[in-house]
Amino acid sequence: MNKNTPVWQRLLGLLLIAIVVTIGSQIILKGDARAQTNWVHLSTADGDLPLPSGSTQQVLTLVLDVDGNGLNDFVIGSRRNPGPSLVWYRRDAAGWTRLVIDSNSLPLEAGGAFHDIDGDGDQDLVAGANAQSNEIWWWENPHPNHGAEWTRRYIKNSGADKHHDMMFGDFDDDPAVEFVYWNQGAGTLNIVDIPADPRATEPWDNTAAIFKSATTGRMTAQNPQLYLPAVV
Ligand SMILES: [Ca+2]
Ligand SMILES: [Ca+2]
Ligand SMILES: [Ca+2]
Ligand SMILES: [Ca+2]
Repeated sequence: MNKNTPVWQRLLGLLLIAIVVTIGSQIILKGDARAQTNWVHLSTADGDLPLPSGSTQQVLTLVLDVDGNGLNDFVIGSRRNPGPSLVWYRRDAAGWTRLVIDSNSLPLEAGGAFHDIDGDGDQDLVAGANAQSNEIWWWENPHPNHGAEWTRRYIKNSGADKHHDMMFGDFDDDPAVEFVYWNQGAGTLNIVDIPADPRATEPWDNTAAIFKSATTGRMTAQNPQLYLPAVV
């Protein structure tokens, strides 16, 4: 550009230069952010974390703020003997502390969910049984008594077995949150209301099937889609 270049062309040129500089600086900043992220590998094999249990089959992981202090903790579920079946790892200033949720051995399935089921302000847990049982359980978070085991109650203890995928959400036209889960043994996707008094009500009633598969829903080469986390 020289002094004879029209004003509009000068402004357009400056605008293009500004756009190029802005995009370039963002690319450099993103690259720096990635370079500055320090990933740390923690392993029970290296003694960085205590083992969840004596079981060698961990099937369930949930990430949530169990103690409500603003830092995410995580839950590990294990199946088969010996227990505990459920533990959580509390994020502390200096590392992680393992705490027992349920010391019993249970035939846990993969999946799990969390929600403040009893409405007392802390997150409660849900897990279902695998092909060895027709049960789904919820555990009442004893916060702030973190050393206590959690009370376990039934959501379901009849019908078919195996419950692989589950979640909470507001799925219908009322303002309440519902619980939705696959029951692979029955081939159904079910919805159920949280009882008005969940500490005194087990199992939960008013369960309805909102989808029925033509098969049993077990994992086979013919119906792998049933294992997608689908909610309709
Ligand atoms: Ca926490
Ligand atoms: Ca609660
Ligand atoms: Ca509680
Ligand atoms: Ca609802």
